[in-house]
Amino acid sequence: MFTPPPPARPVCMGVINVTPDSFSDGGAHLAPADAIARAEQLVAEGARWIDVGGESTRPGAAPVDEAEELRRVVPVIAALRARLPGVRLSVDTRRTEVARAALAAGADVVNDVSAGRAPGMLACVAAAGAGVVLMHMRGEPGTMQRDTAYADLVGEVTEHLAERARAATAAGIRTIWLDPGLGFGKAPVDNPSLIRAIPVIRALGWPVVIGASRKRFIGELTGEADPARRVFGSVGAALAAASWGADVLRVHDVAATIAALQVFQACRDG
Ligand code: HH2
Repeated sequence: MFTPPPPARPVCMGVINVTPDSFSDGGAHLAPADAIARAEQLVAEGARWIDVGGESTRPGAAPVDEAEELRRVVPVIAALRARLPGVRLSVDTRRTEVARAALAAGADVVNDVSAGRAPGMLACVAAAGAGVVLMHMRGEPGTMQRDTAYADLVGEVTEHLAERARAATAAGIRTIWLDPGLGFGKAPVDNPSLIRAIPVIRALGWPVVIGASRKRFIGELTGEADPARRVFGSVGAALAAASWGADVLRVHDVAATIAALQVFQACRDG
């Protein structure tokens, strides 16, 4: 018998990429003032969480120099902490020193697409009393799309996330989100499968983050080549993720996502 997924009210995490080369908004918010204005706009649109990244992790991206990543994200996080009390702030980084500086500047959470694999990362988050988003990614952004074959996609992703959550709790971290990493070493067909697997991941006991926004699989499903024009398709993925119980939606288009969620929830839950 089909059991409907539990009612969901996902929080929107608005994305701020302080980068010249992010796949959908590279260069748009490279100046701190532009990044800060964009974050304030996303909060006005209803985002309750802002994620600030200084390194693109799109497929094939080259790693950025650590000093440059620090220069991009730390002033933006410090300014947002002062201007947006009550909004959760995360730094999207794989580097321990960037995480440390961002936490000192006022970030609450480290959003780590490598799930805390850098030496000292989990201890750094624990020492700050901060939270962590642990995301599944096979390999590195530069090479992750070369081999996207899985014998058991959902089993492998879930087992990896369970192992990283155990490592995080062993390091002393108490606040954890899990993310299956849509587009990170996944074939196009895998991404919808992982959205349907949200209840399996949530059964590990931690809330789930889903980042489908503007990604290539949305373009493949809709025929839209320009990432900035994938809003309608991204909203479709967001509603599907909400229906399967996602706790947090990482999105570029907050206003569109929230309006769709309001109608979706009113119709489904009353
Ligand atoms: N996706 C991207 C970056 N960080 N973090 C989490 N937790 N989940 C995701 O799905 C995720 C993420 C890639 O998107 P974006 O930041 O827009 O692009 P880029 O990496 O090119 O800056």
